[in-house]
Amino acid sequence: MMFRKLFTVGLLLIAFSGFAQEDLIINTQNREQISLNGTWHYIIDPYETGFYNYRYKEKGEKDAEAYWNNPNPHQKTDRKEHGYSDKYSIEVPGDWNSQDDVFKYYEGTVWYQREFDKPELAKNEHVFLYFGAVNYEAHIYLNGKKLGMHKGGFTPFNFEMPSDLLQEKGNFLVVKVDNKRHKDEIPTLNTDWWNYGGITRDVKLVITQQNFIQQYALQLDQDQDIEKSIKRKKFKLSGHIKLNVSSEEKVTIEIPEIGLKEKIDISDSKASFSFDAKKIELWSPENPKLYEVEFTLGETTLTDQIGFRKVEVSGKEVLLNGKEIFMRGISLHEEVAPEIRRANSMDDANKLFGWVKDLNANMVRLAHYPHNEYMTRAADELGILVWSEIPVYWTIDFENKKVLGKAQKQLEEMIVRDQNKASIIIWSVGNETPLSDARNDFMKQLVMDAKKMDSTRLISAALEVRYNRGTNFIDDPLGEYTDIVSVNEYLGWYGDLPGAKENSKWETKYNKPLFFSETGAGAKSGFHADKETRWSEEFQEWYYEETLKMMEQMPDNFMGLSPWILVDFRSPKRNNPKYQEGWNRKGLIDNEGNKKKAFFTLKKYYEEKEKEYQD
Ligand code: GCB
Repeated sequence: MMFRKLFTVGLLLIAFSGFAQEDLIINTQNREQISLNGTWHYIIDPYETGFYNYRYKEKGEKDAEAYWNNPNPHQKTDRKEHGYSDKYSIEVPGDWNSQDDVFKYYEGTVWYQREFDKPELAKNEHVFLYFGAVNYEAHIYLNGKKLGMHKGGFTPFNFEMPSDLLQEKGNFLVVKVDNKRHKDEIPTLNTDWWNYGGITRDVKLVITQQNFIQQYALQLDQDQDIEKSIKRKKFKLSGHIKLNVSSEEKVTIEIPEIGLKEKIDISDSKASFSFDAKKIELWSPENPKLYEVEFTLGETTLTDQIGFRKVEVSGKEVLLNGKEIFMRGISLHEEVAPEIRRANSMDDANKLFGWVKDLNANMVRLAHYPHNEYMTRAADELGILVWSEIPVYWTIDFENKKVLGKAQKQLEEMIVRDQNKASIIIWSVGNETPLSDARNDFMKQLVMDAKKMDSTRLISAALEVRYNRGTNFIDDPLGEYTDIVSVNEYLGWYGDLPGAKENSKWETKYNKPLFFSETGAGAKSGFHADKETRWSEEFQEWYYEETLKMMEQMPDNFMGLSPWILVDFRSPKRNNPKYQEGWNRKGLIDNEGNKKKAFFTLKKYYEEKEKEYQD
């Protein structure tokens, strides 16, 4: 009875608030689940007729013409002005833009609808509805009742499906999806990528026990001297666990492969822990070792595949497991060629990372927002180091405290989802944000938040350079707070020609590792000319040759680069009618999968770098 009461209060809270990150269920891949991917119905609703009445007030819950309500007419006299039909079908997961021409440039509201039967549940089991991501604002309705809403196009969220709302058959599920851009959202109005709308990632029902493990972190303790641990073959692991309810319980953590078994006492709903572990084989790009880890609460065991590694900054170097690394990186958007759509599956991740491996890169910058979880799972398995970022991009409304709150929420959701991925070594809090006092405070706050949430990764942001003929300066005040100083560099493309790189020097105010988070030039695949002709593959190749030569004259804190970008990507800002036609052409690979000349220039450089750092 007590439980029932709590449950009702919980429901009320859900009904009147948006999703809070502490409710996020992580590691859904390894939980009991039923996929709701597949064909859904849709209604395009640019005027939001399904949401507002003709006085532009939100419709009442029971309003027959609210699009969350089942519109099937009961009798011939019924007047219905909306309806869901197989004629208007759309695939989930998937952006809407690539599915039908009617959606190509659409920005606004689309209603998604499908039905499902109640899964068979054992006593006390609960059902949660989980979305990998919906861009940008989602309102979720089940059988005419609102479950909640979520903003943010690249992070997951879930809502409980109350048992008294679930019917045995034909549950009517509706999601209002709105991808309109706004000045006070994250990202804001202006981005150099396509604003793909829709339910872009997996949707599933996650089935849990009444009490279950909602979130956890398990990693090598950051405070140990890793070289000593390696020598002694004894490591310290630490982390925390969070249950969905406040209760005194025990959770057992086991790693059978190394015979580890620890019991953790949970008090209230949480526990922090640390313990020793022997014989751990560390995760690295050369040896992406993952362990099966089992977390048991009561009768239920949740497994995860976790790698253990330590990343840290020591003076001017980044060390992975105590050894200096050079990041042979490449940036990428979450888009796949040749279909031109958002990537959303393990096959997509393997395709993109196949190219990354082919380039002989060991690192990716997942720009400019958290990518789907297949990407970070695949990176763990393949041994690819990851930079993961929130879309605090260009001119965010830095003066607005509410906007800071939105950025903080996306940061938390990104970190909570992926805090057990060994591959992620850098959290980035933004890209090319223009200096001002408000911006500096805003960005500094995000850096501090990220550090507080996760001490086992480096924090950075892609900063801008002060170009100057001769010497270029990196002195953005944010560099004082980030662990590595990262900058985007385009000398030879946005200013001057690539030859200008030859005599350029770099100076940074900060005695920290220096990383080039972008550098690149556009080329139309298959267009050949002399190297001074813009858009030719030869121009891009020249740009890369000059850039790589320049890299050899960098100050000694230079520790890697992630050029812009692996594959050409859609951008409505790119309107040269001959060479761009809506594409940012800085890809080393074109939108049909063909490699441009510069791909091989960078590949060769990365092969040499790999050898240089081998021992
Ligand atoms: C940048 C941005 C990136 C753009 C790129 C470009 O500095 O960070 O999002 O796409 O330049 O191609 O101009």
